[in-house]
Amino acid sequence: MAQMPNMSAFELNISYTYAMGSIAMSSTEAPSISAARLMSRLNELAQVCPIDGGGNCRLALTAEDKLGRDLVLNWMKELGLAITIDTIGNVTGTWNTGSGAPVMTGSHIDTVRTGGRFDGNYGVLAGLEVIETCQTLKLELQRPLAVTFFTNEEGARFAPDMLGSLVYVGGMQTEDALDVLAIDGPRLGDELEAIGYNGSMPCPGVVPHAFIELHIEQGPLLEAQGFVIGAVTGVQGISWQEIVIEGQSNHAGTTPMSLRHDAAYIAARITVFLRELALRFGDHQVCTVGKLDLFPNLVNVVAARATLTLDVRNTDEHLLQQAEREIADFMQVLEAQESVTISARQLVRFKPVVFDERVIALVDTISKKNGHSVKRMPSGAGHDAQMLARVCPSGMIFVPSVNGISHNAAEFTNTSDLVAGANVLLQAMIALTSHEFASSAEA
Ligand code: HGY
Ligand code: MN
Ligand code: MN
Repeated sequence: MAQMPNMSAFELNISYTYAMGSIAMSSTEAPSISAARLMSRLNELAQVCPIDGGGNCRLALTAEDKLGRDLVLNWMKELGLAITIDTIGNVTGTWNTGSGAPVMTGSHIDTVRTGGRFDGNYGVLAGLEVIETCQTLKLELQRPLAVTFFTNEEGARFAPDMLGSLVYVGGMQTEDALDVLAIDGPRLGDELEAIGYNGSMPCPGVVPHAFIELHIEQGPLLEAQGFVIGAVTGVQGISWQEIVIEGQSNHAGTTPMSLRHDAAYIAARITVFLRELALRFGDHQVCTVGKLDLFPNLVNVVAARATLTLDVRNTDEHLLQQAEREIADFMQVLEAQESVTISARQLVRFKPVVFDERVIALVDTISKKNGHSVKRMPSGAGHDAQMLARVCPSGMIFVPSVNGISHNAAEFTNTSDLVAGANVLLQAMIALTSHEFASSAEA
């Protein structure tokens, strides 16, 4: 990747030109969002398919997802945004002020089964709030502002995750994405059509001038270290595999231990191996077995088959590859030892992504200007911004997660932090509308 020139942060004494009637007045007083409006929308979306504890279950392309989509789409219409729905169901609302490629923000409103109310939703609704604030202030911006919710960011029902933004940037063919099968069976394209979001706008989509995503950290760092804002430097590498272990069903009471080919036992050995590998590698290495299905899944039958998923991540691509090799080697040894067959199917493989230093610096500078403590940090979770980074200068803003909890109904972020993050997003997006990135020749 071409070395970035020695970038200083954007010159931030931009004046905000307000068109109050015929009088254009400018102020260096940075605008701020309406906290009440943002919280009201967050609370209203959180009522769409709630689960015990205050979270949501709106798995991608389900009837529940449609209800969330319909609500946000209606808010986009109320703001008079130009709306596009593309062939993979990504929905973009654009305030067509200024000219040229838009400054885009966005995230997702699909959730995992134990979703919190902020994961993804916060970034989309803060984007709406940014646009409404700029409209209300009648800000005269050089470029359009756009907010998008992307299809199937979570990847919990259809792999890969960030599927919608991956197709949006041309990283996956639409036809291939439409043929992906859900963990519960249906074809993605059929589910998209069933909820009425099979749009006509072709992918790859409009290349934004810049993309910036606001998201909760979903981890413990910012809270534990007392920071309000995370200026996200990039996203760690992600490797998802589906492992199928074919053993031999047998009687639980009569089969001596030495004669068993027990798929459940082998799944457990792999699970323990992953935990031990992560502890051995340390640093950013994480490993998870999140999904495990047994067949015939009965109390008195030695399991014939086990199907499990491996989620392995690291900020370092070489270490991630080493982890994948060690896991493959271990499974090969198990296969011979236990006389079973073990097959692996790659579900997701994304290398670590580095965000644009100019966008990172902008988040850093604006946060400090607003009096917030800010930490530069990588993202442990995958995000749509990592896909937009393939086509335009991109970055992210994090706010703290209380107790680092996410993908859990107990997910929570203090209102003051939600508002702080949304104001950084507002001011960053405005700054980006009047900033011309050095051409690659100058870079
Ligand atoms: O899995 C992830 O990192 C994201 O939540 N899709
Ligand atoms: Mn998310
Ligand atoms: Mn998530």
